[in-house]
Amino acid sequence: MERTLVKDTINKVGQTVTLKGWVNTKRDHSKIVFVDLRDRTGLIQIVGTGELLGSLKLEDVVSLKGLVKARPEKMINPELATGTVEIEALDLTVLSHSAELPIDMSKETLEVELPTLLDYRALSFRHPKIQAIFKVQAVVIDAFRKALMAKDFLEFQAPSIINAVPEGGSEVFKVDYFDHQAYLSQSPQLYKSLLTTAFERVFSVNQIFRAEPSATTRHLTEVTSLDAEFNFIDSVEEVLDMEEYVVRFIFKEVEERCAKELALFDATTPLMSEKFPIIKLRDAQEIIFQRTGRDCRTEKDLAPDDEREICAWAKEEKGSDLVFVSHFLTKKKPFYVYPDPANPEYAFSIDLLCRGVEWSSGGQRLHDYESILKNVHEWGLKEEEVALYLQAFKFGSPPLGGFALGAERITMYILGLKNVREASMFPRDMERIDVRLSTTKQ
Ligand code: AMO
Repeated sequence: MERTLVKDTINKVGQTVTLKGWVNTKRDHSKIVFVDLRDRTGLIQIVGTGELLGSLKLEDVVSLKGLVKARPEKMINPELATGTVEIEALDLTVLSHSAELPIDMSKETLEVELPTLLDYRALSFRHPKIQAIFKVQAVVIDAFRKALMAKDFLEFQAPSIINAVPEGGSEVFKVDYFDHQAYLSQSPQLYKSLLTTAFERVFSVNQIFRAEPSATTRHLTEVTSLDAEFNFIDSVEEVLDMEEYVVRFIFKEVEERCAKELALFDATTPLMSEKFPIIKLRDAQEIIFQRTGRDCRTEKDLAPDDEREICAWAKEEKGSDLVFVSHFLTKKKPFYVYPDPANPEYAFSIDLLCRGVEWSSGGQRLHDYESILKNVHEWGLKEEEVALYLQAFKFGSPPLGGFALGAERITMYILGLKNVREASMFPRDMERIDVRLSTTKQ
């Protein structure tokens, strides 16, 4: 008999159907047993005799033949999408037996610490709230693609094995590449920029690698980077406008397609004013000083506390969870940044902050060959390491810019997760590649 999906049972009252799925929960009253069966579309209540359902264990996989019955009015469960019906079990085949569960999957929220949840990742994926995280993330990534395709951007695949480290040397994984030294890519930056000189508008959804030696709640060593780059810009504002358009598009899609998932986390998409506010680094630092007395006015970057404070300011003063911070110090940024002609000490380099943390970096890039070459030397890079990049600009390139968003951070801060690892299916950090690297592994 053809399989019926759980979500479709509500339209099949009076019919006999075959459902296939996992035993999510079980309430055994010996003569009568209630089972919640789970498939990819949701949960449904099954009622059957002890004889038929009594020996089932949680997470057993079954094929179940049953009669769809409307529930009496007072038995309707408004919490469940299939709460108006239940299935009277008629016949059962166990397709696969589950071992005893190491974690209690029946709770609305898994009540285990993060390391345990990740140690049992294959199992924890089955929990509806964990699935919701990755549904939201898939929509974020899909919306990123859709937004850029609608603006005529071409998707490309950036290489992961590279020969140079454009974003700075310290946070890079080395790779033995036959007889050569290679690296895992920290960013598709140079590739996306050079591709604009042929395709004008490009984007990529790529894994990037950062040898972050710290264990914070916001850092992974492998990140899903949403990169966009385009040229023929008249000013850096065009880059900001494009990024704002993409971010708004993402939020709209998440709202429309993930209402259920947002509700599970009691989450809302970020507050947006008519236009995302923009503030220069030094002005942001002055505001932070005025508001808190903390003097960070000569720092080259915003510390985590500063990011939180400037986000609080943007929310209170501008009615926005999002704020662009521009004009970081040219010398502290990679060689490709475009210095502000009005004050070249600071660059058209721009972070987007939201809910207290950086979601994205971007800006305008140098496009003039001689200026790029000069910076390559000043930044201490070897010409041959960036030869392909130089080639692109030697043969004519319009002004360009772009940005990159971290998919895990967006997911984390939309849903209000406590740790970015929750927003990565298979998080890599200093102590973990799928299971823990430490010797205390259980
Ligand atoms: P940046 O290094 O700021 O910019 O990275 C862009 C965005 O990627 C995410 N991200 C991370 N998320 C979690 N853990 C990490 N270790 C991590 N590192 C980065 C963040 C961050 O804002 N080439 C530039 C982009 C550009 O200018 O277009 C770059 O790589 O959300």
